[in-house]
Amino acid sequence: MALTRPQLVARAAYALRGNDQGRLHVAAPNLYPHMWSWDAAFVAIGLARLSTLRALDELETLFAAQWRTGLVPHIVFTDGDAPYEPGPKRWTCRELCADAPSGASTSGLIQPPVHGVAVRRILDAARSAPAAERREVVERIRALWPSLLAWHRYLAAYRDADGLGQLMIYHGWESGMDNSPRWDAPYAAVLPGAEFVPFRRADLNALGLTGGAPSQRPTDAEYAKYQWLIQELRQVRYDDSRARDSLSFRVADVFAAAIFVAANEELATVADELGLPGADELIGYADRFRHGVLATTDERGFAADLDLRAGTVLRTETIAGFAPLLSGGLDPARQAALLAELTSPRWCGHPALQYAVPPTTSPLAVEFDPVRYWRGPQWPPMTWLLIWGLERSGEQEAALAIREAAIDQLADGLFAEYYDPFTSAPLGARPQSWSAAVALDLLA
Ligand code: 9WN
Repeated sequence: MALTRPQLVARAAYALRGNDQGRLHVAAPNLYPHMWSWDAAFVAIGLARLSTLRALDELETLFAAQWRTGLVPHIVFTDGDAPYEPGPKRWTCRELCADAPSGASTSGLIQPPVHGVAVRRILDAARSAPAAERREVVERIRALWPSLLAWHRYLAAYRDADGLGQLMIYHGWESGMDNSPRWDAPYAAVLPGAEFVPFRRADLNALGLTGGAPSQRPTDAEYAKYQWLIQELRQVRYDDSRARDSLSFRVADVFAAAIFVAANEELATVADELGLPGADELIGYADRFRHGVLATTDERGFAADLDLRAGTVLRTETIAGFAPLLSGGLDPARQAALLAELTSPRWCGHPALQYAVPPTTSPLAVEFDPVRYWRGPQWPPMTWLLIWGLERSGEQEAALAIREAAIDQLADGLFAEYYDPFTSAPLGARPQSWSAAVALDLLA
């Protein structure tokens, strides 16, 4: 039965509380018993509605694990050594790379840089807070500022070494959309070698506890490639300059690049407001990456990834195509075309959708699978990003329609990791912290 909105807010807060370990939220019980980078940013966005100070804790915990290069790791392992594969023993970042932090155990990959968006939202939420809280928020954002700048500088310098506004990633996990059809072609060239060290998947058991199924997760063959890429990264000791020339997976992630555009712009407004350094530099990054995003668009305004290793354009019918709704910059005709695409039967207007929120892969694409992870299901934080992008670019009507549908979908109160677009059956882990967090924000 659908919950009322006040019930839903209470349920979301309760779900988050259950995943709270004090200064970080695990991404989900069982399946993801650690902190993930972009999850933490969404958690902070939601928490800002409850407590700006607790929201800041989340970002501070994440950035405390930042590498010397500025890299913000995609996983910060919790103390408990809770089961997750690959765990710290497989990554061995600290053992292999002097840039890894000594105080935290982390992975050696990144995830999309949503953090700047979270900082802006926390500062906004603090406006209506008591003066003392607002002062503390400002002080803590000031203290975090050098780390935020270092993160953006890392992305601009190491992940776009040629200055083309293309965000290079070394692993599907870095896109956060692990097994999306976006990466099928580049992954075809990732072939585990003879020295591949076997591993045992932990995700399927973990999901079993909450009623999931292997049909909802990546396949064993995909997992072997995921693990192999980590082995390749270990081989180059997590050295970016060696990775970008040698890894067997090197693509430009257009969706992460668009997020980076928006995050730079959001942080630039924070810099202006608080008198912090770097506003022009951040705007420079935004312009550069916006250009990179727009350069990949077709006549619908739909964006594409690039296979930097093979030198090919990766045109897939996935949610990443809507990247320009986050980066902005389309001319009015193509902006209208992209909006028409979003509401068309290929996407939110598909007649069989239970809720008209964007599936991660178009139901009309051959690769579409309604239950398998990033190959079709609807993911609440992706829905949130598109709503936010639409609102930000003045597309209020389209934003409102998706917002209402998203709230209706979340009203089951389960905060699943993802949903079957046709039945809205909850899939994957639950309660997933970022699903509860975006519910809180959408309902505020
Ligand atoms: C690998 C935590 C993360 C999300 C990703 C999602 C999934 C991990 C996994 O879970 O990835 O990073 O083990 O499958 O794909 O977007 O951040 O919620």
